[in-house]
Amino acid sequence: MMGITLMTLFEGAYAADKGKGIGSWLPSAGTEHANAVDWVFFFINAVSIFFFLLIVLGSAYFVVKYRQKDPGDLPEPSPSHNTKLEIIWTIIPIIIVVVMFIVGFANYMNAVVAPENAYLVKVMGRKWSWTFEYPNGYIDKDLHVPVNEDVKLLISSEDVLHSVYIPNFRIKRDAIPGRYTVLTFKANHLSPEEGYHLFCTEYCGTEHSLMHSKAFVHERADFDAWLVKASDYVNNLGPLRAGEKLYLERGCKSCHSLDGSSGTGPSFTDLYGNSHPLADGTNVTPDENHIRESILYPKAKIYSGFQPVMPTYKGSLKDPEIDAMITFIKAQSNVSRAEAEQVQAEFEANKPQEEEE
Ligand code: HEC
Ligand SMILES: [Cu+2]
Repeated sequence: MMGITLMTLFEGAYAADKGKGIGSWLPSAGTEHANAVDWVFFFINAVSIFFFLLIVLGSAYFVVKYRQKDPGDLPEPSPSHNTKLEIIWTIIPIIIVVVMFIVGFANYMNAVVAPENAYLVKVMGRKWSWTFEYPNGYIDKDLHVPVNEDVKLLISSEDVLHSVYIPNFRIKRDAIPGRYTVLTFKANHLSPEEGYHLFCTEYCGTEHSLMHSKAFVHERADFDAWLVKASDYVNNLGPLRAGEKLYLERGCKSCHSLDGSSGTGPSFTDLYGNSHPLADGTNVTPDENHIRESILYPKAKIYSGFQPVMPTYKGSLKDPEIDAMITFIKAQSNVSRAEAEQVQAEFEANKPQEEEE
């Protein structure tokens, strides 16, 4: 019994030390903190298994040992209590529980109190995507961080409760609308090529299970290069591709389809250049100005038959991004597809070649 317990404990601690979960059934540890959390996990597990076996096997043993062997056996009076024994079985569990609390609490504080000068990434959750804002204002759908540096995630939500969870870092914290929460970590080696998983771990509606991003850990120099390149994506991808990226990554997709079907909002198919009624009874023929206004002030003109639920992108989409978005929407309409594709084609033709890697 002791043997099994100790094996669990040591194998766990050993595996955690090697940066692997026990028998690899925990995600690989990407931070020192993860090793510390695993240690507590295995410690609590080992203690639980030990006492489970002690109590269950002990009970079974006494049931058999003191069974009624023949019908004449009658219960003998037993001592009502034993002060010494009771003190022992109170004190020992208290000590064990206090140890669990202290180690657990220290680890918790490590994950939620960021050191000064930590690299700040703002995390925003919404139904049903995450975005990560870097200090230069660039917003990406994934988390990218430099290795061996403290990182502070400042987390919030635009709508309902979500929760950031990065299993490899053993950190997790709620994203609460109208409030900030903090997570901090220091990745101690590079992430695998495909990145680590970053989940939403608070049920938040029908597409909760698709609310999934990646976390990448880079060398500092690679990280800087990534940020410079990524921030300039409109110039790297061209207006049409950049617009598509925005459509996919910034939430438009969850309300606006590309196949003509109405969702929470009208489809982008044949939106541009085709007249449609507004809620106030007038008609509008969407052009560049109408689309721009709709993105910045969605409530200014309401498409008839739809609820005014579109969030404003004022402040979060910059002018070049709005231009790209407009090009993308134009490419979805027969009226303007050729024009949008022309713009992209010219971009491709004039793109400097040194971008190739
Ligand atoms: C939560 C759902 C939702 C999201 C996310 C959303 N929209 Fe909308 N959008 C709507 C709804 C509903 C309408 C129709 C009501 C209205 O006009 O405000 C609308 C209307 C529009 C219109 C005006 C259509 C017209 O002809 O009147 C445009 C353009 C538009 N959205 C673009 C976008 C873009 C671009 C994004 C992403 C950057 C986006 N929307 C994200 C729900 C959404
Ligand atoms: Cu969520």
